[in-house]
Amino acid sequence: MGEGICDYTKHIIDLRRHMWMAGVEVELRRLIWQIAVVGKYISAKIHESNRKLAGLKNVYGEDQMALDRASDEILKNQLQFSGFVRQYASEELEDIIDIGTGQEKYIVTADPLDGSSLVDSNLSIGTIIGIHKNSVLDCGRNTMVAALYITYGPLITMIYSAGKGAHEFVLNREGEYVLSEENIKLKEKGSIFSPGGLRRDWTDKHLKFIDQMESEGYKLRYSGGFVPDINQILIKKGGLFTYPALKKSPQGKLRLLFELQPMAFIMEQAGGMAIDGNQDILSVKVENINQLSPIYIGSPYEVQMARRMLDQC
Ligand code: AFP
Repeated sequence: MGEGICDYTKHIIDLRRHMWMAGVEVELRRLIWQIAVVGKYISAKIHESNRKLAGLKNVYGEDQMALDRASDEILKNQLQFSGFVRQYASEELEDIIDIGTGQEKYIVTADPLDGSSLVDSNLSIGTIIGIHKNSVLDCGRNTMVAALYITYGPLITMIYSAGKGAHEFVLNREGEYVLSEENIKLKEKGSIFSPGGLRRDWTDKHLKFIDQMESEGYKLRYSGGFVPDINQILIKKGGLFTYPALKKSPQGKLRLLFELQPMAFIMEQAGGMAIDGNQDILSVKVENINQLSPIYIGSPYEVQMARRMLDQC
């Protein structure tokens, strides 16, 4: 006889059960859960926009809001009534906004839909979240207590860390986030690399570093989406993503608060590293919410090699 539904549910570990077993404190686990639920609504929005691509009109005949702004609205509205969030900062907003009574414990940073320009080509995109206890500005390493990202691809997956390892969940057909990999651990060295920016805009030191990776046989894996590119390194257990300082933009392209620090938090929890070329990404002082930074993130061998080679005169 096949397995009954009770046997099945006995074996699966869903997100809430996992966080409870891992000892994540109650308000933080409720907040992470609510954000994971928002991922389902954002995914529904992406599907709605895909229907448009397929020539189907929005059922109400209204103008559709840009997907990234719509995702931001969904997230903000959900967090506003969560009871756990006093401030919200998003790539879509000019400034940090108060959304609670002021008594709540957490500040949430969000890139609600990173890689939205890839939607029309049907590539994976994602949501990136940082959860902080104190002010997100001026402080470094100690402000972030958890981070997560959701990948909208052929499957919807989520990786979270609340400082007790990094864990992957897959959204199943029943709408539950089910544990697929606990305690992701990177190897010392990987075999793929994702170098952002145009070669002609790279600095000489960065160019030498990439030449070195090519000569060591690293395979190119660059999708143009930060979330799937980082996800690939975590799931394949090693490799390097970089978006470096460019000749015309010494701070690179990616945002420290919304994109880089949450991913650095998760990467470190998986035994990897993340630097701006020299300093750990999590130690870089955030002076304004739109601050950019170069990044080298991935398994230890490659990140240390970057640090060494960029340091040379
Ligand atoms: P969009 O959100 O505008 O698609 O940008 C995506 C992104 O911020 C990040 O997800 C990618 O890693 C990076 O830009 C890709 O940049 P390039 O297009 O310069 O390679």
